[in-house]
Amino acid sequence: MLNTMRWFGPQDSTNLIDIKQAGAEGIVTALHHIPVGAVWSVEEIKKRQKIIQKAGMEWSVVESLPVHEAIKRRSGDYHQYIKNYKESIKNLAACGIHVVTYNFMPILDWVRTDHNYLNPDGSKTLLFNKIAFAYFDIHLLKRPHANNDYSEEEKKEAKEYGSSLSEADKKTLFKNTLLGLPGSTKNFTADEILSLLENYRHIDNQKLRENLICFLAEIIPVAESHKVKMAIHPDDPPFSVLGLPRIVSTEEDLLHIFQSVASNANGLCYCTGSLGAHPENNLTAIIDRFGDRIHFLHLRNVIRINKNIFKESPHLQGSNNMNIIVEKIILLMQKRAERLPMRPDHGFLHTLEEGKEHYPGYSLIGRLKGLAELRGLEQGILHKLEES
Ligand code: CS2
Ligand code: MN
Repeated sequence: MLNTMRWFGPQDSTNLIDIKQAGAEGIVTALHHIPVGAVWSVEEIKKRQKIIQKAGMEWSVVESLPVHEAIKRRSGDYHQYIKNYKESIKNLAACGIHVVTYNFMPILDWVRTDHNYLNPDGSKTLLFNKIAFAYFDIHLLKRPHANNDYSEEEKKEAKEYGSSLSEADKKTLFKNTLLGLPGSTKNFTADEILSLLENYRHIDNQKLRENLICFLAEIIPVAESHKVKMAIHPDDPPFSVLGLPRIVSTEEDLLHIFQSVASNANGLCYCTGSLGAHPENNLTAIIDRFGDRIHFLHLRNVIRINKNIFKESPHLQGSNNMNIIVEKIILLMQKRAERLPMRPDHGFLHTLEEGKEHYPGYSLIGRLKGLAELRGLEQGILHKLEES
């Protein structure tokens, strides 16, 4: 695998030199300072690329080239935004960057209810609890119609859950769930979210899927002709939140996306943490079925504690069997005769870094540990395969 790490750009509290020293060969980044929907110019791309090259690495993957909400809703100025998107793809290709990750989750990126869940050893991790989320949604955000999206049992449990929280706990829950987009330092406000949600009232899964396919039908031919591989990131969590449509959560969803636009440039960011949070997703079957579409790897683990809760776990331990997954990936890369870029996606917050500013999940030590473990695992499997 090509070892990479995410870097949020010059404003990231993690320095490139630390990433380099962790053994990364490539950087995964985005031009977070450019407003969503605007063109990434060759000049801006090159500027970032130079900084990375000066640190002895390459800009291997874009994560993310964000998709404007107007495209997801297929309304307003979406034509212009699609044009801009194509332009950015061409400009990236002109600079030699050929893997582009994006997602099609309306409004939010990933969501967790707890950013500081305490592990027995004192490190902290990210956790999602559907009941806590329901409490936030119904009683704190007070989203209209929220009641329709939960069962009677869930609503009862959510109410009980809320009665055990202090005012400070409620504030933290509120802040966690309204986390802004990756790379931004601003959280959403409740008013912002409520008004954004209003725009999705009439968009169900089917409509959102149509909008994705229309978008892909336009951009994939451009990507293909410029040798750019698009890698869609799965929904995280892989089910509906806030009543929003979700269309990249399961194997069936992926099948539909890949069948609708046949080109191999229409590919996947194989995120084991996101896909693995869904109990019915079989992660190795997804490699078997869509191996040729996988252009980027996010390796991390989760433990599904019960039907309502999953938490992020050490990279090699959890509900996903990383030994089997990495072995399959090695065989896939051998078959394709290429090294796929991989990054450890999220890591624990270790005591040494507590209090240091960072985007949740992106402290350095936890990811460094993940990268080291995954590299070691790959070496071991390669050795075993050579021996046999
Ligand atoms: C990432 C996502 O931090 C993460 O979980 O995997 O935020 C990812 O960057 C985007 O969804 C990709 O568009
Ligand atoms: Mn991911």
